[in-house]
Amino acid sequence: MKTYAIATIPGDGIGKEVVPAGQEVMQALASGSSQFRFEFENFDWGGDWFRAHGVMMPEDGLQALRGKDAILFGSAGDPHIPDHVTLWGLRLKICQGFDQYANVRPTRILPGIDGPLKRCGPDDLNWVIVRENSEGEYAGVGGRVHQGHPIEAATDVSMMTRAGVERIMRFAFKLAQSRPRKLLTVVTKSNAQRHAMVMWDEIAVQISKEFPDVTWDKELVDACTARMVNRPATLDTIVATNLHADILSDLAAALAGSLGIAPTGNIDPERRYPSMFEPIHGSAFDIMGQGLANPVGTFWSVVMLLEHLGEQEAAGRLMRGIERVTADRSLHTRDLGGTATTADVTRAVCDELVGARKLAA
Ligand code: NAD
Ligand code: K
Ligand code: MN
Repeated sequence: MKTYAIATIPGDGIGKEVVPAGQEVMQALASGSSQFRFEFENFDWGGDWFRAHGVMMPEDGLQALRGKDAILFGSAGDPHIPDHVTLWGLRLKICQGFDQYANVRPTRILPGIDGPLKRCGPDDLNWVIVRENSEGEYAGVGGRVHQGHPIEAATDVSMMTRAGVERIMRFAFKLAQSRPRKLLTVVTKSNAQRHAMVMWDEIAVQISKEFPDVTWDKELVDACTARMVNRPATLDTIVATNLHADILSDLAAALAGSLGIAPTGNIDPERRYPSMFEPIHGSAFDIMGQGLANPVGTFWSVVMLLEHLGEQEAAGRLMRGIERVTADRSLHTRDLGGTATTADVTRAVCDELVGARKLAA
């Protein structure tokens, strides 16, 4: 029996509600498996830690995570601490410290969920967005001079490196190649951003030669938003920069029904460090502490975590359990127009897993 060491970092806001729910579902899965078990260690880093210690996580925090097989994360963001402090002090520290350069964001319309797009069924919207997760617009390069004065100036430089773009482009082509349609859209803004994005386009052409069986095209990011709405079926795998993909993937989640169902993995494809899985949503201050958070994004993130561990059977079992629950509208949370609570949905998914186990036995 394999034992996987899993770090849980609920963080702030509804992260504290959905991560324990995710852990519950993982326990239910493991209790039905003779193949693996989980050993959890919880880290209560985030806004409360900041109030007590002046930092979002301890200086040696990465050391404590290094030996884990994977990390399940909630959200970093506290109503009383500036967002750039919470983001850079926790989530980005882990993503960058562990060189999780590939951020993968699958989007599909799950059974029972109505997206806002008319005439768009499950077969018309099945995307994976690959987000460059280590540099670009979020490289942290820039500064402010003459702060507070009329002549103040501030910059955030989008820094892209050849090595950084080559590795994310190769990752995206490989992922596209592994999917049935073998289709990749490279998102760009090389009409306006004439240095880094032009290099990005050149590298796309170069890497595409390694994947002759992948059909690919280029799309400007603004035009891509319209294409996602008007011609969703023409897209499959999408690769974009850190900022562009950040925005496109929230749009993607909304088109699939709710921000609350969308998962993501911050992945180190070379497996030098643990990868980190989380729902794409944030702390949701407006609903925190009320049992209204949709835990499906976290459950789907657990599916990605299991796939990353190589537990394909368990991942499939959980995904089918999630889909049976979303198909039942009485189990929709408020963001999907329903009245179910976080606990209702969690219990239903756990019951599905146990039921599936009984059927299989
Ligand atoms: P948000 O994702 O927290 O919320 C946006 C809207 O979606 C809110 O109306 C919220 O109620 C709703 N929503 C989000 N998740 C939901 C869920 N699971 N179930 C039901 N409804 C849900 O985005 P925001 O309001 O822009 O940010 C709030 C805080 O979270 C900020 O501090 C921000 O920096 C942080 N944040 C963190 C991460 C992260 O840690 N990865 C990501 C995004 C935002
Ligand atoms: K998150
Ligand atoms: Mn985002």
